[in-house]
Amino acid sequence: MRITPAMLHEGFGLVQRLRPEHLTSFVTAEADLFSVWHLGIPDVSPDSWTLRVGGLVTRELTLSLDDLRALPQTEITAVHECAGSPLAPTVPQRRVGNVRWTGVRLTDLLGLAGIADGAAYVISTGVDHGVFDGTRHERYEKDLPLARALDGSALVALSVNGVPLPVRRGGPLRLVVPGYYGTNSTKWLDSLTVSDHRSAGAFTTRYYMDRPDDGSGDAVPVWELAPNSCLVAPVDGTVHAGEPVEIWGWAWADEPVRSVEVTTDGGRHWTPARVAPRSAYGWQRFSCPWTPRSAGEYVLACRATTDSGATQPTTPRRNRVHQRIVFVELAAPAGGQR
Ligand SMILES: Nc1nc2c(c(=O)[nH]1)N[C@H]1C(S)=C(S)[C@@H](COP(=O)(O)O)O[C@H]1N2
Ligand SMILES: [Mo]
Repeated sequence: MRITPAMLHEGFGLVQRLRPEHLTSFVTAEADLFSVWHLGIPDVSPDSWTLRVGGLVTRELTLSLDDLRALPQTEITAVHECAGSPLAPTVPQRRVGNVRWTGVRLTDLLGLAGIADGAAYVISTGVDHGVFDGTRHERYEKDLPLARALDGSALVALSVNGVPLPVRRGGPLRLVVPGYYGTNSTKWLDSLTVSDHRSAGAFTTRYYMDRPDDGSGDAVPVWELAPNSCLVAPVDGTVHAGEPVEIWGWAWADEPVRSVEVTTDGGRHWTPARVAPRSAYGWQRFSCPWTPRSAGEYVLACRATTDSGATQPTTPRRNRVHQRIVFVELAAPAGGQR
């Protein structure tokens, strides 16, 4: 992706080169991974970058990139999924990939700073500023519960897939919260503040709060990844009647996915697929053999269920069951014409 002057100065933007069904490898190449920004891409100078750690801590820290590089580095493979537009939160956008992040564990940094009494959240800020949804925002700000920040999975990341984070990917430094929607992984990270309350910023109050359809109940922060899955194969128009094909794809959630079911008749019948065990926070491959018996149009879909029994809805939701239409043709007789 080339950064154009328009991207630097305008608000919301995104790049999505590939649909999830074209992501055939377990680790998504950085160049194939979607990008999303709300306030433009900032003009950053990595040489003088510092990260401040403050708030309810016993010792405030100001760390340079070299300070961070000198600390123990951890790598984690994690699904990276966008929750979709905060202005249309129930519309599935299917911006997802699976990448290897490397950096300093958030719990290690908080351990160096020392957590003070009353701490309950960690608020992160990025240096980007600009106009989103008609309002000027001085920074991008997110939060996460302290327990999640201390569980060893969250990273202050310096690299992606083994290369230093490019600026367009949030470099030189970003937060990564495996198992949470991408919106929580603050790019261009310059501060971490331990707090006894949630962030009061627009991106944690006005946006990225799910409100129940009927107006009842409290709004819920868009934190944990809901169960989701996508089909990678077969692709449209390539299936021949009588020929065995493998239906396969990826499934993920904050929790491990326990089962995936596949349908070839638009949801009338569901068949259990084989599901690979989860490693770290990576997505899980599922597969199911299928031999279409006759020519025609088939509606394929997959549905993931987690260890605790959460599954994907068929109603409009960001993790709504994903369907694909496949045309099955009669194979040409050997050497003959159709
Ligand atoms: N500073 C900052 N961090 C941000 C954002 C942003 O606009 N500014 N967008 C968030 C959203 S909604 C997503 S989905 C991910 C996208 O990360 P990527 O562009 O590396 O794919 O970054 C998150 N972190
Ligand atoms: Mo996003």
